[in-house]
Amino acid sequence: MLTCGIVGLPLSGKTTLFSLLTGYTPPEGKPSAIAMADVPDVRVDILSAMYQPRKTVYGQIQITDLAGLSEGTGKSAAFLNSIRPAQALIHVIRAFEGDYPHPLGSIDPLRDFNIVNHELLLADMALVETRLDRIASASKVKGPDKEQLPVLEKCLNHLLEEKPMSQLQLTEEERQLLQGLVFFTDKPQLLVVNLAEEDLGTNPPWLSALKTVSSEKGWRILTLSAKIEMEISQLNPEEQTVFMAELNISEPGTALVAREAYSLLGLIAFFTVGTDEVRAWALKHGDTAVEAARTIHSDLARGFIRADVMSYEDLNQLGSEIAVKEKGLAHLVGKDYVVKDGDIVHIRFNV
Ligand SMILES: Nc1nc2c(ncn2[C@@H]2O[C@H](COP(=O)(O)OP(=O)(O)OP(=O)(O)O)[C@@H](O)[C@H]2O)c(=O)[nH]1
Ligand SMILES: [Mg+2]
Repeated sequence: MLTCGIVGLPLSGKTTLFSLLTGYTPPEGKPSAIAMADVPDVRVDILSAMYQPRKTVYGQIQITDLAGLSEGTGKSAAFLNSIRPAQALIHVIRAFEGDYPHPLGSIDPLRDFNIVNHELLLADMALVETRLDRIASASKVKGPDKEQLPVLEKCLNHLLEEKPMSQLQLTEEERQLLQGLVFFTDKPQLLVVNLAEEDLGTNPPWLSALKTVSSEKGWRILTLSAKIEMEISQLNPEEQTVFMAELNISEPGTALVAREAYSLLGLIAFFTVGTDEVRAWALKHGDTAVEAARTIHSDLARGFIRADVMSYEDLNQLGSEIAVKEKGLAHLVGKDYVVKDGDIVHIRFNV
């Protein structure tokens, strides 16, 4: 399952985005909250209309919302630990004036971006230092601890130079030694810039700077207005279409967030279909049919025989599985078949 943690300065719109994505509004004052979000996918909607299943399941992302990080708290912010295991960070950056003043008194997205990343770096530094302290306080340093020592020092020196862990070259052996230590500065980020409503569709000068840093790091960035998203979410589908057309936006920003999180992590979607259930599953780009089987259930991987595969595109175009088969576009594939985004997969197995 894909897991994301939301980070950002206080009052940037994190909880608003979290509620929009998950449909769950946490009680005020809680330092963290966790809920699932659907990954909207029109292909699932169309397959569902085709099969009329009892159950339709979209791709899922587990999202953790956090209280805002303030400058200088990174080292001590224990609540950050609730997102240590997350695969990616959704970093919300405030670019709207709003009713509550910005905690730093002005709107400066690039500054805020740097502050949050610096706090994450401090939190990583604290992690390494704690580990080093623990080793130092042991009466006798031995075994695995002793082996870990040099690589921990390497990490600390790197972080002291204000460099993220993602930029540290480590050998496979060093990585092994660090197992169990999870770094914030090693996680990819999806930057969500929370624009003022009137700035939607514009390109403020600081935005290009943010886009540049983001693409240098291989991260993703998108802009939305959480306030507008709230308004969209309260309309019925027809009203939504009209409202979004007026604003010149093609789909809700929340749909984009979920999709971008997928591609940030190099994930694709494959589908299983039937009258019982139509379901989207996430898979790493480049993974094979047997990995797809494992995603569904470990028994399917263990007893994997072959998989029937057709593409969503073909099925949608031709209208039925029979038509796809008649055209010779359905394939029986083995374990090593590389699953493509949009594949409809049926696993044949025997356990
Ligand atoms: N005008 C405007 N107000 C917004 C927008 N997004 C959020 N807000 C408001 O800003 C305030 C803070 O929003 P939250 O979503 O609670 O912010 P947060 O980042 O979770 O804040 P903390 O959890 O305290 O760090 C609320 O009053 C929101 O209604 C926006 O896009 N435009
Ligand atoms: Mg909040």
